[in-house]
Parts: sequence; C-alpha cells; structure tokens
Amino acid sequence: MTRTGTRGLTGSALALALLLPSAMPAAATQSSLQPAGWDDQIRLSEAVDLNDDPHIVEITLEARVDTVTIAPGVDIDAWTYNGTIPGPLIRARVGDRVIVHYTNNLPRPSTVHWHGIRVPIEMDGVPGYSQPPVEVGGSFTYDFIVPDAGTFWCHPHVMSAAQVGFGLYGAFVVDDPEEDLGIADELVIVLSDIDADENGTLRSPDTGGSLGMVFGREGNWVLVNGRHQPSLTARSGAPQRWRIINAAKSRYFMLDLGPGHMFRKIGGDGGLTEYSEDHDFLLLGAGERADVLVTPTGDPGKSLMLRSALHDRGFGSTEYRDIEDLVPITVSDLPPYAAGPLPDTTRDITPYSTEGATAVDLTLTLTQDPRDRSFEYRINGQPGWTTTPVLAALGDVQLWTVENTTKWSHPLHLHGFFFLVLDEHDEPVRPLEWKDTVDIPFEKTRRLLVRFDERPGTWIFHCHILDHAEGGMLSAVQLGLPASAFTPLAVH
Ligand SMILES: [Cu+2]
Repeated sequence: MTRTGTRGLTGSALALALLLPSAMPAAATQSSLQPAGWDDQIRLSEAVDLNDDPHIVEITLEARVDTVTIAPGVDIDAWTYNGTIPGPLIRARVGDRVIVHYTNNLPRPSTVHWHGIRVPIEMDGVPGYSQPPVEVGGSFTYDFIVPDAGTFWCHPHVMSAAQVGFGLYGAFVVDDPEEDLGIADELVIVLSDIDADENGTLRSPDTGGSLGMVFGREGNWVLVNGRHQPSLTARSGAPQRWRIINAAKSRYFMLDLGPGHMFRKIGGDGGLTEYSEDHDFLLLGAGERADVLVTPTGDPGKSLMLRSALHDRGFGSTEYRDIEDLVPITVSDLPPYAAGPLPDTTRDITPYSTEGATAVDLTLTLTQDPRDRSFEYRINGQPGWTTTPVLAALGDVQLWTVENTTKWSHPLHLHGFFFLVLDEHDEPVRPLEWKDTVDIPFEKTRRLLVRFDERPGTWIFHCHILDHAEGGMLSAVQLGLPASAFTPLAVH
C-alpha cells in the first residue's frame, strides 16, 4: 500500500489539505471477518454527528459526573464526557471541519485539549494561554479543521492530573479516505487507569503528597476502553487493525500479545509512519499512540492475552509489580481465515534539515525545597509557573536537545506541532514518524527536530505524566510573538 505524501507541515500543505475532496466515497473495503458480537465488550460508541454537511462533524460534548461500571459489580462516579469513559469516539475525515458544542457540568472549571491535532491556538484548550477556563455550568464551542489523518485524543487541561485521572478523555480518529488497507475489523483502544477503593469511590488525586507527584500516581484499576479486562473474540488468521491510545495520567504500557504474535506498527502519533515494522513489544508512554495490525491465531477455544509487561520508567516503577492482563482474547470456532501476508504500508515523509536549525537546549531537573522537603520538577531551572518561554519565529526549524537528569522518565508532549526524533548521529529515527509525545528515558538525552508553522501563539509543552506537569515540568513556545507578551501561568 502506498500513499503520496501531501502531509508536509508547511502552510501550503495545510492549505492543500483543506482543499482535498474529503467527501469522496471510501475505497472499497472488505466486510468483517469476525464472529457476530466479537467486540461487544470493547467497542466504543461514536459521537452523533448532528450536521448533514458531509464535510462537517458537529457534536455535543457534556462533561459531567456520571456512574460508570468498570467491572462486574464495580460502579464509579467518574468524571465523564457524555456519561462514559472514555467519552464518545469522535471520527472525522481529513480536511473536515469539526464543531464541538462543549458544556461543563463538572464541579470544577475545565477545558478540552485536542491532543495531537494541529488546531489554531484559540482551540488548543489551555486555560490562560488559549482560552479562559470554561467555568462550572459554562460552555464553549470548539471549531477547527482537522488537517492530518491519524489517531488523536482529547482531555482537559485544568487540574489535568485529577480530571484525566477521574475519567475525562476520549479518542479522536481522523480517517484518510484514500487509505485502504483492506482490513475491515478495526478497534480503537483507549488504555488508562483509575484510582478507586473497593466501593468504587474515587481516591484523592493527591495521594502520597509530594513524593506521589515525583513518582507519578497510577490508578489501581487498569482500564481498556473504560473497563477492566474486557474480552474479545477473534477469528484465527483474520487480521485486525488496532488504534491504541495511552490516556493514562502516568502509566506506561509495554504491550505484549505473547509468543507467535507480533504487532505490525503502521502508524504512530501523527498518522502512518514511513514504513511498517514488526514488533514483539509495543511501548506507549502517557499520551502516545500506535496504529498496528495484529492477527490472532490459534485453535478454536484457545485463549490469548493482551498484556502489559513490566517497563522501567524510573525509580520504584518495577519493584513489587506484576504484569497486567489487559484483554483476554478467545479464538472463535469459525474456520481459520487464510489471509495473505499483512499489508506493508509506506508514506512519503520528507524530514527537515538540521542545517541552520536553531539550537534549543532543555534540561529536566528535580529539586527539593530544604525547608519543607517538597519536590518540584523544572525545565531549565524553572517550574511552569515562572518559566521563560522558548522563542520561535513563524516558520522556524528548531533542534531541541532535551536532557533528562532525573531518575524518572518523562513523556514530553508539545502542543500544536509534530516533530521528528533524531538518533545519536542526529539522523531522524527510521521509520520516520511524526510525533507529538516522546519518551525521554531517565538520565538520557533525546534530540527533536521541529518546524513551527504559521500559527502564532503560546504553545505549551510538558511532561504527559500529568502529576509531573502539575509538579512544574511545563513550559511554552512563544511563536511569532514577542517575549514581552508572555506571562507565565500555573497551567497543568
Ligand atoms: Cu514526567
């Protein structure tokens, strides 16, 4: 499968994307190969499009506290979009206009951030820098074009560690109508966790105090599309496409399907990668996504398990921990499907040159106040609420060197823009992948190449372990605006 590369990050490419005929009929795909009801426990409900225009997806999104069942007999009064965790799946086609009538019926102010989608700054959902927080009972209309195909998601940016931890997140898939892998069976899989006691009461988001912040709090219930260990039935040999989103506030997932099963990774944060690649394990830091093809195989009645293996994200992250079972998969009694080999996907991605790129050095540190022993994460010596922004002119290409001096890994997320990750020789990591969130492992350095396009504004970047963002690991790019127009704010 080949597709042409019109998804460059220039303003002209953006304009081109807007002109693409998004109403063209979807290419012929085969029908489902799976048994009836195969994904009943895991399939996300889709947001209802209220607009007849085929180029516009118009939906309502209400943030409210509602009761959700995460496991048999375990009900939680969670913070939800439209009453479910995750919220409804938002699905559009590249170039579409998306209108979201958002109402905040939570007990606290909130916003919606569209993670990975290259929206204008007014739509980025960051209180103070993009819009005022949406107050209790208030509403806001998000209205933007989706310029890139890919697997994205949304979540609040007010008290994000608490609000995301309580259940506020949703998947957002942008389809490319020209893309046809010939695989009808697709799952959108949102991985997360939630912290609740045995009665289903949400635990405080501040457990463990400052030390809890330093580690990054993980919920005790691991969830897949809002349920603990939902099951799946699969026909042996029939390929499936899984779009996976790590929406957990701190947890990493090291996905493993067991012996004889691989993940063919075809895409990541920002749509398809340069070429597909097979992996035994798939690591997703908080905020990252993967688009993979999998083919469960086995005799009828055989059980497989999608698991999360142990991953060392820093001090205390693997001790006394178990492998997590995520999705039990039962092989159905349908006759095995004799599929050909999985498709190899490719995409033309032209990397920017590092030549002439503006060098930006960022150092991630952890400090402790000797008076009250409290901890603070910092970027270049400052927490988010006193930070000095990175300055960028419209069209600037920047080479970021991010040094993590701390004993914990940090999945760094840049709002509004994709970047390429460079290897130790300053060459882009292959296959090329547009990223918006990259893991900076503990005591390691990563280099990123980013081009800031023609969308001026204050674009934050932060650790997507949301406790870390709240603990100070947040700063901003001041794009196309003078430094004097920047006022640091306590955003998280
Ligand atoms: Cu972090």
